[in-house]
Amino acid sequence: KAEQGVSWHRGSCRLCGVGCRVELGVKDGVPMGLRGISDSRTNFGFVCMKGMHFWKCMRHPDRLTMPLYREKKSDAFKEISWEQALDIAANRFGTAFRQGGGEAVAYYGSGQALTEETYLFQKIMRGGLQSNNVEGNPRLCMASAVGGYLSSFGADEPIGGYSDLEKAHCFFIVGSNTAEAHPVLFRRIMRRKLDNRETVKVINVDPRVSQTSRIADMHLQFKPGTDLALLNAMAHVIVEEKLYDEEFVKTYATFRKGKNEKTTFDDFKAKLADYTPEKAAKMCGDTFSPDQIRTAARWFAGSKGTVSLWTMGLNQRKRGVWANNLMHNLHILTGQLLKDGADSLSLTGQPNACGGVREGGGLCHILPGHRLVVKEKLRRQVENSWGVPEGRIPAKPGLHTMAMFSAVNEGKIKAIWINCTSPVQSLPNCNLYNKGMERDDVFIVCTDIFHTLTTQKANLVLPTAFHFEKTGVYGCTERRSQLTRKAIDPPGEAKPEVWIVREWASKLAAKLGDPVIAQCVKPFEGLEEGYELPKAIWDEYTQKLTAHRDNDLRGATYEVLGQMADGVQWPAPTREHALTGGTVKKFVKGIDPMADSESKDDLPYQFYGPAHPDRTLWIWLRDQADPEEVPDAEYPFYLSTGRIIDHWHTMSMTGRIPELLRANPYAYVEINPDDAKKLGIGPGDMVEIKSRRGVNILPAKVYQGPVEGMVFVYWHDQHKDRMINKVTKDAIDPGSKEPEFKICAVQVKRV
Ligand code: MGD
Ligand code: SF4
Repeated sequence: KAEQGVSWHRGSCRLCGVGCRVELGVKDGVPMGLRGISDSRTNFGFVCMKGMHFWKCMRHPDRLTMPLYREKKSDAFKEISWEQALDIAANRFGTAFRQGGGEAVAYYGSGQALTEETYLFQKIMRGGLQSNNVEGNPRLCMASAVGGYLSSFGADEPIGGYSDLEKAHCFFIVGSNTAEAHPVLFRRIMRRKLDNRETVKVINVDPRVSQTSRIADMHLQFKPGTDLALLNAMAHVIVEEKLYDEEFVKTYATFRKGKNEKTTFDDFKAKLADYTPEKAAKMCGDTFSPDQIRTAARWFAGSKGTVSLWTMGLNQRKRGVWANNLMHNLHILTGQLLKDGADSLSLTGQPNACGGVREGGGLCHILPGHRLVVKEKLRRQVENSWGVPEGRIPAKPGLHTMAMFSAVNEGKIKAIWINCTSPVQSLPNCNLYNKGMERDDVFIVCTDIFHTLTTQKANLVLPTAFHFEKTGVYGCTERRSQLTRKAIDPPGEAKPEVWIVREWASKLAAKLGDPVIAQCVKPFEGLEEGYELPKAIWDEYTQKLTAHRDNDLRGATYEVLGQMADGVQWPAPTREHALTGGTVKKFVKGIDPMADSESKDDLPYQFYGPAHPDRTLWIWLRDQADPEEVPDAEYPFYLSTGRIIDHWHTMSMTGRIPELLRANPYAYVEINPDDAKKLGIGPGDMVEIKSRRGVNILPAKVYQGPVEGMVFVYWHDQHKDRMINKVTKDAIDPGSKEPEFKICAVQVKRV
């Protein structure tokens, strides 16, 4: 009866990278509730707590409903019209461009923006303002995984996907609290384990005992930052005990010391001599025995199918790319790849980090369709598709995230557009970067649904439509694109970003008198913003920019995505293939149409990834490398940070939902009982966590979670005393430029 008059609208969840299928109930234009879709093969009808509640942002009284402006950052905001707001944005970006060229302007986006939004923003920045200063929060999240996939497999994004979970016999979960960060996916893993308690093994490798460890047969807990040694030691055992797949390695793999430096299996073996289980166990802190490493290696190699899963524990590291390589090494060596139930599966944090940012050209060094900025031929393809003059896109990549906010600090960037993210809270060592955002000579536009700590540093705040209030595509962890159609109107005068960018770009073209900028938005002029506009953007992106690329999405039109219960996995070059659901396993002939079309032999696999012209998988020789900052006499503890189940990132959304806030109202610091005893800290005591950069004061949770010598804080809390990014370090991986959120050195004391 309660459902009378309610219409249900299908789409994907707004929050994490699992990509659960959900439907929103709407009655008389008002959202009534949200539920999982039981015929979905992604979540089988399940949603987690925060997924179930996110729809409450839709009619929230705090929603931004009018454009807000202030000349100086110390002024109060005033409501203005869209006409005025877009004029101001065009004038300020136009002036910055005239004075400093493409280097004076920037876009900082999000793995939560729709693909159409990221694509259009970066088109205007590159094709219009001749700037590769296009970045986004996936740099903080997935950049090391991208580097790992490209350098090990020659192609970004996983080979397999979720369907391997029900067929796996061994799960190797490293640096991922899957139970809290990817809860519905964890349910699938748990189901598989509980239904096959004796035959399915779960190995958890993490310096902290988490909810994920509860289903583990073995938990290897180690000193933070030493897992590269552990992964090498597993490779040592696999080689020494001849557990590797000789035929697979001989046929498909080569060994590398550098991108242009090949080496041999013998060299690899020699390198592994430094990583005997005995030596590695010592390096890891003597917290487990060498024989446990041997057992883990045997389970990994000997199972009928092993799936590895990891996230920020490996990615947010000074040597995140190397850690990813060492993970892939184990899969290549053992042939635990390409077959059912085996995959090296990096879990994405955000719902559209893969689809929008990695594939759509949302980082400073990449163009749409997995193209590198530095490759002239690829720049030409993009320029020709857009109909802009050759040479319009600069040959030099723009500034990566930390360099971008350093340039803001120095006043080199004069106008920055921050969309769907809150760097004031989410950047490491945030106090340092927040100073730049306070400068009056740096003009900041924020597009958001709520006020955040970042809108408080902006000049112009533009209210946007939320999920289900606009139409567009998200692409989740497993190369799956899913369409969510507009089901309700946004509140007040909030508008979809694609409308905002189009209107802004038209004004910018007029202001600068630049026909090329006008050309960039010409295909979208006059289109209705709820469906026709995003559809036209998606069509341009997929038909022109993904054609014949490894993420070929030409078959995944809105019409096809609308028909498919679970969306489509790329490559999906044709409509027919997309209508089967797309490609479950990349590189496997008979399954992946790209592998068939690229095939030059009668082997079962074809590795056509753009980064490996030799068409092989690369096994890397990589050493253990210490984190940038390790504890010393002055700062004797490791600090690590991460997620909890009830909240999402900066809590700008989940902190406004009473059910979620009640479940976890504030951040605390987890301390191992032995450390707590030594420091005289009891449960609930207020504790000071201090690094060389900043300080937090948090209540203690004394808990056998973190390994001795390490404390853990979840990073969602916005309170000034509990905002842990004041404390974290901004060291970055030299390859991926991803910050080392996971490790720094702190003092811990009761206050
Ligand atoms: P979010 O809360 O996800 O955090 O950090 P952020 O991206 O800064 O910000 C999303 C914003 O989008 C919110 O302000 C929300 O209100 C707004 N929003 C919601 N819907 C829409 C919409 O439709 N349009 C627009 N325009 N806005 C919308 C994430 C970042 O944080 C990431 S990705 C990672 S992986 C890092 N993780 C991490 C960590 O593990 N530890 C520590 N210490 N820090 C971290 N920071 C990083
Ligand atoms: Fe949403 Fe992730 Fe929860 Fe699924 S697991 S309902 S995608 S937040």
